[in-house]
Amino acid sequence: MCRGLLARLILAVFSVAALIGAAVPADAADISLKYANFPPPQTFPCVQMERWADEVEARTHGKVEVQTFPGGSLLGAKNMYQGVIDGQADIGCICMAYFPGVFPVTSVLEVPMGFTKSITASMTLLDIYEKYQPEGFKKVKVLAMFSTAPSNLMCKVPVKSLADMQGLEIRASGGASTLLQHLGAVPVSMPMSETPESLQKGIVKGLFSSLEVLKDFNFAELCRYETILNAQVYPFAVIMNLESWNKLPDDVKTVLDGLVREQSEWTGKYMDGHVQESLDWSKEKYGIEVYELTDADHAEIDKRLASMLDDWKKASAEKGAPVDEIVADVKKLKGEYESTYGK
Ligand code: DTR
Repeated sequence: MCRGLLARLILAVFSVAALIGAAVPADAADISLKYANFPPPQTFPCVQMERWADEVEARTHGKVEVQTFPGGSLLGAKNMYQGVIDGQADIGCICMAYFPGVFPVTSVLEVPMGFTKSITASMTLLDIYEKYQPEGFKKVKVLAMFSTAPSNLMCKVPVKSLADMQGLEIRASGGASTLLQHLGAVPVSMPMSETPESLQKGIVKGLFSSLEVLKDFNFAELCRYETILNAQVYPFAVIMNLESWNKLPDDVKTVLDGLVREQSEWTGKYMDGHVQESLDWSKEKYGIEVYELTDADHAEIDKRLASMLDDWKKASAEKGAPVDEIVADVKKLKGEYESTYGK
């Protein structure tokens, strides 16, 4: 009996020692950061997240460990912004269109401004943020900013003309929903993470987004008909809880600061390359059809969308944004980045 007790005591001591050993391995990182993301791992917001995590771990020589949480496993699309401010995650990736009215400056990118690539829109977005330091980002530290490639239609039915769009239920969000309304479609607003189910259930006939999702969500299987509109882009930001940021030692802050522009540029380039890859894959696997609209339809679309910029100006001016200066800067930066990265 007494020997049994001793054996159990020894076992308990060993177990506690083993537990401590497991919790604090000899080469544990000094700092561990939780990074939340809302869409599934294979999508571009998560691909860029893993790349950033790898770079940070390498550049801090393992001093910082980044734990990534894709697919809404820590925070979902709509509670990402507040969740990061409140410290439920140290870092989070937000799609600004999911927070109407919160970003009156950077939402200029949600108005069709003629961008044809993610890289030019991403660098423009970052510059606009840095120049205007908008209120919506005052409670967080910005670690990167980038945008999608321009939005196009992906549908279960062929949309070969503006006329075919009338009354069609299409999933979108933010400025893209307003845009579809102007074109006569019926926008159904929801985050990307809810779209696969809505398509499957037939709640929507298609979606309006950048074309890399044909492959990343396998939307090409259901949406065999794509219509090129090259419309607005969706701006994104990677944000960090301010307290988590303030706690970081200076050498780590320098690494993270040094990654802001590089990561934004990397993501823009990745997105552009991946859109092409996704189109090629979808043609090969599902034989998708891609339609261009006529010049007459494009002229009509431009006419109908002209008011979107005026509406954006009115709404953002009411929130105190210097709208004319912002629009002039976007146009100037777009030109400059198009000469750097091509049109
Ligand atoms: N187009 C926006 C944002 C977006 C584009 N591709 C992805 C992939 C995963 C999440 C969001 C997005 C949207 O439609 O919500």
